[in-house]
Amino acid sequence: MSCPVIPLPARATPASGGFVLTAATPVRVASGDLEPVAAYLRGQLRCASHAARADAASAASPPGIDLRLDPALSGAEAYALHIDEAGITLAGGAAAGCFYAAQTLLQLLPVEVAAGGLVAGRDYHLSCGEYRDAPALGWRGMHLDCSRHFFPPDFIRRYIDLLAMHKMNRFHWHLTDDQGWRLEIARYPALTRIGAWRDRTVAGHTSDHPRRYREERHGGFYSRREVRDIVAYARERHVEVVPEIDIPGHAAALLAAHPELACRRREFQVESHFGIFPDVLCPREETFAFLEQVFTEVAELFPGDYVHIGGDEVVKTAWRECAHCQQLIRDRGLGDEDGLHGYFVARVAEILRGLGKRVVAWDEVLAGAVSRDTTVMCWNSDAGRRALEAGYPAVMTPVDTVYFDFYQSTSRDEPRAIHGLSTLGRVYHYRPQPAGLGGGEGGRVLGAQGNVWTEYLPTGDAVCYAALPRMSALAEALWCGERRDWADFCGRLPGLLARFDGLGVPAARSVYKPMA
Ligand code: TNX
Repeated sequence: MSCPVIPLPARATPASGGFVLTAATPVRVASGDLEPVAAYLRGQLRCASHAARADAASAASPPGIDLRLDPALSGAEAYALHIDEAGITLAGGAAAGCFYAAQTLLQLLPVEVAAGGLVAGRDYHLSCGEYRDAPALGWRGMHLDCSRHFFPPDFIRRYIDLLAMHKMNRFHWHLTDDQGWRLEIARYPALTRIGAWRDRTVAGHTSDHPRRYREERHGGFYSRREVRDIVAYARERHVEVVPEIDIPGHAAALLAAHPELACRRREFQVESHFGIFPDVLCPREETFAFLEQVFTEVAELFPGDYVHIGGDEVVKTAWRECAHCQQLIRDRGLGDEDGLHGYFVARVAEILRGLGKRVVAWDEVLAGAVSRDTTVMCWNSDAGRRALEAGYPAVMTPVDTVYFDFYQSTSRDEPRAIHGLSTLGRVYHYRPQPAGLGGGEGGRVLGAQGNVWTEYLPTGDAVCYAALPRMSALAEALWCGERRDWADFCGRLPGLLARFDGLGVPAARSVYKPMA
């Protein structure tokens, strides 16, 4: 059967006949573990709230949607979706699989259903058939930089909905950077009182303004309550939120609030320019004590396994000129500032291990030989290979392919992007496993993610335009692995774009050309 679903299911076997779904169709579960998935599906369909247990369903019970676990399925995220005239069954290796079966079902229904639920009194015809499916890779992620620009919680939820629709399961939430600290920390209120706001100049073309621009404050932050709500919302959608607190560089907003943590004693501003800045955190005991408090709150707000501690683009001049840093390098035999970076990361990793978390860091930390249980997020060219050869678990996010702040076409009408070009086809053909590595290196590829840096993306609409449909291409590449099919994807693309329209999501409609 022609299958409109993205990512493309592994097997779709058509059968004759159809099932008629209505707003009165019950959604039932065979096991309590699946009740949250059923509640989600009922919420999406806005259909009868019918919590009857599937195993109690007798011949007299009406045809419905039944959710169950099937341990024979290969893995927690594997699923089978069965549609016949008597009903619909969603089976998952675990709740995640059932959730993905529900996503496939939603994509088989008209977009109006995903946008607003089933309309009472209307019949929705679904062709009979069976879908069997499982992902190729475990870490299927999207990142969003909420520091360069702030996006309100409602947008974050919409973004998580997009991940869920694409069966993506990690939301890497970049919460701090030079241009803003976005996470409320109870112990250090100055982080958001001061660190969450920056000056910005907005071009205006009003004739009444002599200079034709205006200055304003830009910013905002996520309160602890908002964070808890978002984490719970993501969890209902089988998305783990991986928070990033970027240290020791990209720390201007932090230093604006806490200048005492810098090597150089001076005042700092939340940066209103984009780039890389020379002042970084000083590796003193008071800095580690501060970070311990911060990460204790982070660990409490984010119950997932992973916490990202940044580590990218650390300018080391301040450490070179700092007597304490040089003493530390000598005392501990760290060699140089790269060794000091490794020491810094190791100290923070120790804090996180104590909090029961796994550490993720950008690939620059490889220079400092961090411990092998660090998950290395590889963005620089060849970092993936280096991380794997050195034995690290790796999440691939190569800058030249899955940075969705890059231009996506050569059309002169593209809105402003940061630089570079990564077309839909380039993303679709992306393979996270570096060629020529056989897997005997000790390290392994957990998966990959797309990054959305927002220096030039000031609104949620701009983020959607940059991310879509490239994120759809990446989702299919990671879910389908080697069975992906570019021509088939291109055939499904118009339907996907119409779906985004129906959902009110402004995806790009640039002219895409397949890679030569
Ligand atoms: C590099 S990727 C950065 C970000 C920028 C991005 C722009 C990484 C770890 N650092 O700070 O926003 O490039 O594409």
